[in-house]
Amino acid sequence: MATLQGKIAEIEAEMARTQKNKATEGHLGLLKAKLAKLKRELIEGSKGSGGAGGEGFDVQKTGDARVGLIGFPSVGKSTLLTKLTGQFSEAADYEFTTLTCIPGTYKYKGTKIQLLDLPGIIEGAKDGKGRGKQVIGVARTCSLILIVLDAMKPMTHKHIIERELEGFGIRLNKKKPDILIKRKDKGGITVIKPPSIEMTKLSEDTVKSICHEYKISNANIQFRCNASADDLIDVIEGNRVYTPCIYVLNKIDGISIEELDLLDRVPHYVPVSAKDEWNFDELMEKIWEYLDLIRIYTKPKGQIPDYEQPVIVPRAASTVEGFCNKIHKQLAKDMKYGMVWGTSVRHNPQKCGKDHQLNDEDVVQIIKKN
Ligand SMILES: Nc1nc2c(ncn2[C@@H]2O[C@H](COP(=O)(O)OP(=O)(O)OP(=O)(O)O)[C@@H](O)[C@H]2O)c(=O)[nH]1
Ligand SMILES: [Mg+2]
Repeated sequence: MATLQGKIAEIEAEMARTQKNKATEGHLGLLKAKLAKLKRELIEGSKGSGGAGGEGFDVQKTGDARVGLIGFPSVGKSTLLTKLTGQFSEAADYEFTTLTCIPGTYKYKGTKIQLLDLPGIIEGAKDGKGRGKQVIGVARTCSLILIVLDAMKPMTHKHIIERELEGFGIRLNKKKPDILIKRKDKGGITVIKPPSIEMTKLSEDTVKSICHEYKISNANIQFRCNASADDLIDVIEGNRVYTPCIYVLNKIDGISIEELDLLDRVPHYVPVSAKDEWNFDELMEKIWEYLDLIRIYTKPKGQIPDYEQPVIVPRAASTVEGFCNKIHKQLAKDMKYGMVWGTSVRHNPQKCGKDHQLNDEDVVQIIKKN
């Protein structure tokens, strides 16, 4: 078979045929690498031909964070958008009601959240079925993905959607594997790892065969986690996005308490009824929690802090410098020091440099040079 899809199917079939054990580990690793390369070709190839962007999918980012609604048709994504944001998006009891990306915004804890309603996706979306590719393309730009599921439909839908997103390089609720690849001129492949880490999922031979497949002949591969073959491939491929995800289980108005109890074991999930607006408080709180943002209140000199409009910064970039950059690019350069009140300091206020790590609801005043 000559087509990319054909080659992918062939490798997937071979992987399914191959028993998983120590003897086949290296070979399986190699197949995984080949598969990842073909999938990348498939995605990149489609970008060039015919503009995968598509009408209406280039929605401008607004607000502090972007959250995307992904799910099968008719699970209630549009109903949820309309109820949460007040932005009307047509909802109906036939599939593929929504044909484009419709943005709405709402405010929670002083944070402006952009919510994107998207067309439903189906199995095979990542390979070009329906508008799947555009939808998943937008999902890649989101800080958080809400996978919307219908409580009255089987949970297999969850796995299908996860697979579609993963096939497009999105990793859900997963940290970037701590693997460092340093190329060198000679010396072959050297695996480096601290004695504290036991590698149970990946042998040195598999590392070598994966590197060989990617034509990496000389490099130090440094592992700081118990990585799998997929983790190594992800780091070599490099274009993965690591996105938090919440499973929104909708239409719970249609199931019994007993059924709901069973579903309660799904991790990262919130049950809601978009129709009846049940449990929206928990949903909004969980969205806030998973976005992992912090609120910083500004305090102009001689005035009380502005508690109405916090500056919103991702926790990962929540230093005094990160805060400055959110306000104005020049501010960090002009800063002499920052005065900080709140839980991140021992004394209130405390003089802090630009590397000081801020906490949620700290108050900051920037003192400029001269
Ligand atoms: N019982 C019940 N029905 C709901 C709920 N939310 C949405 N619906 C119904 O489910 C149907 C589909 O809702 P939509 O909001 O259009 O679903 P969607 O996910 O946007 O569908 P597509 O745009 O086709 O992908 C409509 O008839 C809604 O009234 C809910 O919480 N409970
Ligand atoms: Mg819709």
